[in-house]
Amino acid sequence: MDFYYLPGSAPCRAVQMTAAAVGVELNLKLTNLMAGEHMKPEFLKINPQHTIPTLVEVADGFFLWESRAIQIYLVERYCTDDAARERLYPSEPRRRAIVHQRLFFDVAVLYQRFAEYYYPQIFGQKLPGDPARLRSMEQALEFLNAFLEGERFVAGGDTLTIADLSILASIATFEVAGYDLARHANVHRWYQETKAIAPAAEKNAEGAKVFGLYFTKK
Ligand SMILES: N[C@@H](CCC(=O)N[C@@H](CS)C(=O)NCC(=O)O)C(=O)O
Repeated sequence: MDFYYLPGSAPCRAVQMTAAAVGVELNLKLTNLMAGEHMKPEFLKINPQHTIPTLVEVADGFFLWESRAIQIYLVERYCTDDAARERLYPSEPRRRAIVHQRLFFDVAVLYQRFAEYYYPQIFGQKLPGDPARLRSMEQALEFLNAFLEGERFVAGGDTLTIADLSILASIATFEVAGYDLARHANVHRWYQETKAIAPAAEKNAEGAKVFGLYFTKK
């Protein structure tokens, strides 16, 4: 399976951790966004939306992008251990619904607000941080903090799901941005535990450090 990615990209790291959890090997295809590799005709044929991560089943030409859709696909298609699949992506409708809610919260609120606050500071004109965007980002962290009240993992209960892997990739990016996660006690406690036990958490940490370099570049 070909995997178009960059180590620093949070959604790519979420997929890498999921692949490790499921036990599938990804054939890594480094895709240099800065050099415009994602805008080349060959890549646009695979993914007209020109985003990474993108997964390609080379055998039959099945293409998939959107990291959380890829996470679900990997578990459903490749997790042969029934108990592990049930833990990562529970089949009971309400438990699964909560996993989906957390995944959609990550893409639409948590990482979105991270990007709205930090991206203008590190890409393009490198503008100063906008206080209203900072407040909105911190509100998203407070939402996550509330989800984790009395719970070990983000979708509740004692089992790590793919929602933890998605949010772990996002939260590692907050950390390398220099954000003090200790301001949100439950998030901080969850992050310390989850990064110690998540499959391929070290890849996530290394990749996040690469992303962190954007914060030091002038
Ligand atoms: N929600 C998408 C976000 C994908 C995304 O925006 N990836 C960035 C890199 S982190 C990208 O490919 N940017 C290039 C572009 O949009 O042209 C996901 O989770 O896969």
